[in-house]
This record gives sequence, C-alpha cells and structure tokens, in this order.
Amino acid sequence: MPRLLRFTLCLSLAIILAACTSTPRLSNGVDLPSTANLSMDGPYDIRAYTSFPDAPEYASATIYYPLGANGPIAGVAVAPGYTERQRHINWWGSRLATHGYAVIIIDTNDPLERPEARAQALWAAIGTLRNETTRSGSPLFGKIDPSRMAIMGHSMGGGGALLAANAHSDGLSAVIPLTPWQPDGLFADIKIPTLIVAGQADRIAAVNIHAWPHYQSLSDGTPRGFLEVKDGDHFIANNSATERHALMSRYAISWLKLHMDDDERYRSFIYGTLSPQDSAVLSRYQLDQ
Ligand code: 9J3
Repeated sequence: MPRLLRFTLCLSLAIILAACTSTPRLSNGVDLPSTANLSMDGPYDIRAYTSFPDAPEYASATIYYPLGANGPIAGVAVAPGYTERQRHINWWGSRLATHGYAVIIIDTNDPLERPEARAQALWAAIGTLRNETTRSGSPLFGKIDPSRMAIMGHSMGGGGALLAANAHSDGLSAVIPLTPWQPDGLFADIKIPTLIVAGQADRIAAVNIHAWPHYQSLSDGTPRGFLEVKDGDHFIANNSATERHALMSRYAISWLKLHMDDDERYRSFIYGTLSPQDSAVLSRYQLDQ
C-alpha cells in the first residue's frame, strides 16, 4: 500500500475511533455531567485575581473565574472557619471555577470572629461579586448574572452562611454550609435550597449540637439536604482532606447546578439512588422539600 494512502487510512480510522469513544459534548463544548467529571476539576481553564474594590466587612479576598464560559455566570462566596484563612478552603475556588462559577474566597477581618461577623462578610462578598459585572476594567465585566448567587463556609463560616441565608434569602439562590458551627442556630427563615455537609465524627462542631439541629430548624417548603460523611471529622471539606474532594465536589456542584442554575441534568446526582460507593462513605443522606 502506498505510504500516503496508508497514512490517510490510519488517520481516518483514528478520527473515527476518537469520535466514537470521547465523552458526549454539548454544543458549547462542555462535557455532559457524569459522576467522574463532577468529582474532578471541570472543563474550564481558570484565572484568579485579587485587585478589586475592598469592602470593610472582610479582609483580603481572591476571585476565581472560568475562561470562555457562555453567557453570564453565577457566583459563589466562601468563608473560612475559626482561625482559618483562604488557604484552608480555597480548593473550592478553583474547583467551582473550573465548573463555570465565579468564586470569591475571603479572609475574615479577624480569624477569631464569630459567625455573625462571617455572615456580614459573606453578604458583602456577594455584593463585591455582583459589582464586578458592572465595574469597568474587571475581568468579569458583563460576565456575571447577579441574580444567581450562592454562599458557602466552613465551621463558623458555615454558621455565617446559614445566618446570611436566613437574613438574605431574597438575594441568594443556594447555601452549602460545611460542618457548620452555630450553637442554638435556628434558620426557619431560609427560603433557598440548603445542603448541609456534616461529619459523623466531628468533635469540634458535633453533629447533634450543630449540623443536625440546623437541618431540623429549616422550614417545610425549603429544598434541603443533609449529607453526613461516615467517620468524617471537622475538616472533611477543607483543602487538607484531599481524599474527600471528589465526594464534596460532586454533591456541591450538583446542588448548585440544579438549584441555582435550574439545570435538570444534575438532578439525578442529588435525588437519584445512592450509588454503592456513596452509601459506603455516608452515614446519613436525607433530602426534604
Ligand atoms: O470555625 C470553627 O472551626 C468553629 C469551631 C470552634 O473552635 O469554635 C470554638 C469557639
């Protein structure tokens, strides 16, 4: 066989094979959701920046965002816990940005401040993100949908996220507290979908004093989920718990995609039958509407 012909045949075969075996893609080039791709970084390359107008309610902050996303993107603000800084939880910034979100990770003014101050910091950070879409010179100028905003936080930051959601449900679309800490926390005014992530063996924010009563205080009619990691400690959602990131990312991203973006392709990842793999690592997974 002539070399050119052989080369052309091989090339054609390779292209056909590649077309048959690659992940199905939407017209915008984004992979269809799967357990595998929700467990990892998503399809977008990302950038981060720290120069934007300061707000008095928090200290330094970093905004992570995806390159080349279609249409206005939703935003997420994330607060660390007691004594913590951005570096303890900022894997969420890059992970969520690779899945198409603009994410602001904050340092609190005082690492020792209480959940009430963290709630104000998160709400201010949401304002910062919203303003980026109208601030000329911002990398996110014209790129953010101010009507789709979510908040998250670890421990006292999670207590702050619950307090902020309780006070500002009209201005938010979803909240995901991560091993939240807030004694006597009652959150009946939360009207937005709430996914509480808890650690069964948390000795700092014990489930029966914090996350579980928080969950029970939520109102009927509020879509809510309680995800408790078997033998999980207080730090299951932090940078350090790399072995948990796949699980954390799968549920958090699915929650945001479904409940903030109304993307029904993600419903089964929250409301479908629990996989044997997830059953093995969760001590409780409860969903209510
Ligand atoms: O943010 C947190 O990790 C709260 C846990 C804590 O140590 O509270 C003690 C006052």
